[in-house]
Amino acid sequence: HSDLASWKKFGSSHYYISTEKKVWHYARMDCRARGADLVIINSREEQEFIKRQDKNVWIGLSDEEEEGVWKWVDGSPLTTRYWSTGEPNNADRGEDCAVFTDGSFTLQTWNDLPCFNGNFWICEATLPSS
Ligand code: 2F8
Ligand code: CA
Repeated sequence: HSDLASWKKFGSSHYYISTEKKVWHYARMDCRARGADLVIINSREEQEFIKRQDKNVWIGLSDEEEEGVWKWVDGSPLTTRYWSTGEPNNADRGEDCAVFTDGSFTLQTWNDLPCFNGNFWICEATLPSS
């Protein structure tokens, strides 16, 4: 399978880093079709791992359901918070999906963006525990 080259293992998950751009919901659908979902970041180590990918990517975080209430795609609330300074700001009152922005010196890299923006994305597949 040619896509296999794009999966990376880290901790107890596999991560698919896209090579094309999609709006947030289509990115999520792509992940689900791969037996995964958009990445959920719940540790500093995972945040650092994604930062090492050096790419602006959609993550599995949105406040579409209720403005200002950020939830991961599995329905869980935020535990770790790596928002960039001043974010989330719901700019133009229309930013409900979170993107991981590459290039900042700090670990605070998340920004909210309009969900209909096109971006790369990262899927996470949790390995079954044995
Ligand atoms: O200054 C941060 C701000 O930058 C942009 O708005 C001007 C981003 N929006 C887009 O790129 C569409 C905001 O999300 C961001 O908060
Ligand atoms: Ca923003």
